[in-house]
Amino acid sequence: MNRQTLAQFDSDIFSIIEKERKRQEEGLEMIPSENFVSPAVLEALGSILTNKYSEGYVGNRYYGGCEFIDNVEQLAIDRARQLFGAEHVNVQPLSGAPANIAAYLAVLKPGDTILGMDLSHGGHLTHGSPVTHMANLFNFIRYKTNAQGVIDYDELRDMARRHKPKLVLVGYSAYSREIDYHIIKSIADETESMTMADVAHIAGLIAGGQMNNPVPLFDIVTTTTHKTLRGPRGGMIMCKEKWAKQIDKSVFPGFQGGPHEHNISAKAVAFKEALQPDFKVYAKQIMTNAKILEEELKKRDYTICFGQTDNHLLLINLANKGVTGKEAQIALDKAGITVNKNMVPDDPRSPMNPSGIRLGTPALTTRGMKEAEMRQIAAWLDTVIAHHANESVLAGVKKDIIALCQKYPLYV
Ligand code: DSN
Repeated sequence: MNRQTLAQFDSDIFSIIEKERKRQEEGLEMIPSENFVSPAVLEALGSILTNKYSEGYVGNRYYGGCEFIDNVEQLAIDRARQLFGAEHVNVQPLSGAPANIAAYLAVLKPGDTILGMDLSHGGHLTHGSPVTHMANLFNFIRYKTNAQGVIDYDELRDMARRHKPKLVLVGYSAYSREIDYHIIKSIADETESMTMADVAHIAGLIAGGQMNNPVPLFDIVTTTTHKTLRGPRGGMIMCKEKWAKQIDKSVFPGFQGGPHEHNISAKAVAFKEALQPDFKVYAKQIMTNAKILEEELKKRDYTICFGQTDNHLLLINLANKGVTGKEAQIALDKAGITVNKNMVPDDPRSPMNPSGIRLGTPALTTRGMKEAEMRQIAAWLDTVIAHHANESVLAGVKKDIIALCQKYPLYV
């Protein structure tokens, strides 16, 4: 076995990781789906659990030597159940897209109809975007936000009555408003549809008690574990006991092979962190920070899609600012602020050069930044967007941002 350290053996990879570490330490991470895990989560993720194969489930594996793996996976399941009030949890999905695909395939047949939100209105690729394999397999009918920028539940009810979907799907990756799961459930009950929520973006806000929780109400809830939930990159499916067997069979052997138990152990650690009282404070501060950004950007005449934020993110239409989402993303990168360009509802532009940017506060909040920093960051965002072609302005902002980040160190 090679017993050299990474730095000794592979200076190429080591130095790239160090550069990325510096980028994370010195920049403002505002992609709403990103976060920083704790050293304890990182330690579990980098553990010897990566060596073990364990196809199957706790107490029922295809391989020997799984007694400790079973302990790890059971802890992850128990903590997730406690965190969300779930009847059944599968912690094996490798990430959010596999979790959604496994969920569809567990309860639907090819050709079945799914009512899901349009991507440009805040939905997700796996909710029926025509570029995905699932769009060829299922009949996705896609709903949109209305002229006021919100989900119109009456319209959704009409669509459900018209299309009689097998599954009504909510949960979004760019929509910034709260969701009324009781209304969605009543719509689904009327048409005898199943309910599924993909809470990947807001799982930490639900776990922290700051947003509505669909788990007690819905048939199936999927999530990733690495966004607001602040765990390792991965997925998870929660469901009512009546779907447990189908979900488990769909994940393995239906869709995946051996689970990644090092990753599952890191999920368990993150769930334990989310069960601590201070996680509620964290979740609340994420939302307070997003609200301050909204206020400050509105003062500067920015168009906030969907009217406002009720969660951790803002989708901003830059059409009135004379800059595209791509141009803004590039300029902000140069200044040390990481965001992603994003389509806005019914965007006339293309996904690679859309009209908007999407930004969020989970990662900044993990660093300990609060209201005062958000006010300063909103001012920097505006300066960079207004002077996106002026390299010396961008360099000046970057210097100030490095100074701020040094006050909120991450892993040093
Ligand atoms: N890539 C994630 C996001 O940024 O929202 C979802 O897939």
